[in-house]
Amino acid sequence: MSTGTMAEQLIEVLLQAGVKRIYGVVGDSLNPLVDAVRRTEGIEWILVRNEEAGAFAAAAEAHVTGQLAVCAGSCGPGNTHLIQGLYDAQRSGVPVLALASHIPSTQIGTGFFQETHPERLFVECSHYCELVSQTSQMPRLARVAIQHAVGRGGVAVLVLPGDILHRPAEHHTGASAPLTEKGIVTPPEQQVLELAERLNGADTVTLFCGAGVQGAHDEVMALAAKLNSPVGHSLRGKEWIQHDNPYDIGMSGLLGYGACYDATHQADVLLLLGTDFPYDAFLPQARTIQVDHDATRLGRRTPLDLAVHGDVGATLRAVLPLVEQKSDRSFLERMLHEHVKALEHVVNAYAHDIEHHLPIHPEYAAHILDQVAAEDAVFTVDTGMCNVWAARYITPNSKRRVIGSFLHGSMANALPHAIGAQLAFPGRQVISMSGDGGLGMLFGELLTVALHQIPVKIVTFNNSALGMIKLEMMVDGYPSYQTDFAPVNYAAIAEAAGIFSVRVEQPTEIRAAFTEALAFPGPALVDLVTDPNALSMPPHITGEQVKGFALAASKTVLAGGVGQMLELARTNLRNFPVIRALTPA
Ligand SMILES: Cc1ncc(C[n+]2csc(CCOP(=O)(O)OP(=O)(O)O)c2C)c(N)n1
Ligand SMILES: [Mg+2]
Repeated sequence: MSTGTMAEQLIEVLLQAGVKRIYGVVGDSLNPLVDAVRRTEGIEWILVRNEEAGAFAAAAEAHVTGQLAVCAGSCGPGNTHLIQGLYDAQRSGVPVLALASHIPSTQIGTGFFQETHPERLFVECSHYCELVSQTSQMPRLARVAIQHAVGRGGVAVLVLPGDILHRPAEHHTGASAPLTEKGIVTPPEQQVLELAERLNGADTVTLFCGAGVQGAHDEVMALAAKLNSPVGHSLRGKEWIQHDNPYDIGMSGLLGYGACYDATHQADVLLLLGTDFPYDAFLPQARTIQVDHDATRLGRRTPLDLAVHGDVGATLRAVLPLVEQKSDRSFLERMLHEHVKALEHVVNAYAHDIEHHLPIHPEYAAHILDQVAAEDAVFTVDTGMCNVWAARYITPNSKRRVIGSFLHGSMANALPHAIGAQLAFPGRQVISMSGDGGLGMLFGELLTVALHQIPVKIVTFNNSALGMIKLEMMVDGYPSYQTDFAPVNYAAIAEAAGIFSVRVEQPTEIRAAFTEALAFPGPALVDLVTDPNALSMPPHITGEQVKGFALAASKTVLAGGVGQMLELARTNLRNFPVIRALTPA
């Protein structure tokens, strides 16, 4: 069917691709598009306060659904606001289409009001960024852009001058079968054979898992059982592999914990599975094999003995029949012991009288949040100390999701991420773990939540500080400077915006406040007044090691508590005889 204007045709193509909403701020050159949305059944405009938040929301929607999500910005400043959220989507590899409207096409190149060059601006944060300069390019270009976002996993941008959007469509919209599921990269046979040979030839193997193990939990466990391997993970791998994992030895990296560092360094072979873990100083830089479906990642963090190009699940399914059962379990047993010891050590170093500590210890609050949150809650996590609290205290269980700006590392992501996740799953519990710095940075989105009555639950870790930076400065030996805020009552602000809120200053009130807020049928905010100096260094850390935080040279300097994980680790150790019994000698 041919549709009226270019704008209408574009909306029709989006509907065909399954798009249900567009996040953005309306305005000038976007107006034809906004009006087409107004008149079209099945798609809506979600008005946000800052286009940056619109892009973050689209990124989160794409993250939780795996489907294309869309945001838009009007010409000039409306476009430039999008940048932060688009970088986040691009780095996270989630499919987002940005509609960047542009000044009238006849004015391009004249220094016109609000003129930028979006097709240059977005190049670095997209796989595809093209200007629609005439009606004959559509609807084909829209489909090409969508295919780039979905096919390559990341951002595509269509630059749309307002006058072009107004014009009558030249071609029939028609239909084109969209990509619904991506193919799986199967590794070449020779690489599978060599992988099996090397795994069989090694006395000890450690598996280190990233986000690429999504969907391959069974295969990773089966391989660990054959190799008697400890299994560690990165921050992004945690939600897919830590649960139901009797081989768990924790997380590596600056926020890491447990025996992961030692297990990755002491094994004869380190097998990296679907991870682009960026901190090369935490990798042994030797004896490493890497499996990844994206060949560009192979060997970019460490020299490799073997590079395997394949999806993790497909590779492990191919190699498992060729892998021999190892009989010696002493390395695994030693690492499981070490893991428990490492966790006990940090817990003992820190968890003293925490239920009475004032101001509230954020770790304690995160621990309670973990207990009261739903089995299938989606947690969105602000960059800053909330990353640490989520990594240490939110227990993954295969149904929960934990979403953050884990690769772009932008502040203020949690609230807009929560908006996108909640709109995608209206019935699910979505919890934004927000820093006070992060909340303040995109404060306006509280108003978005109130306007649309989006029932997200916002937990503000209100330490009146840029806590993560305070810690960095301390670790680097600088006195903290420009890191502190005057106290703010975020509960009062939320209430003034029409959001149900509770302020919590006493640790004894945390559980009731969370329970009440989580049960509230609409949006709710819990303002937790927390200790800015929360993260206690364990006593054995030396000045040199502390400096190592900045240099990424030491293994785990950020050693706070570890919540449920100690229990899990102890259980795994207790169950070790069971693993032994189940494994043929
Ligand atoms: C947009 C942006 N600006 C600056 C930074 C550097 N930065 C990282 S964490 C952080 C502090 C975050 O403060 P807050 O949200 O209050 O969280 P806290 O660490 O106090 O829990 C800053 C300034 C960043 N990552 N992103
Ligand atoms: Mg803070």
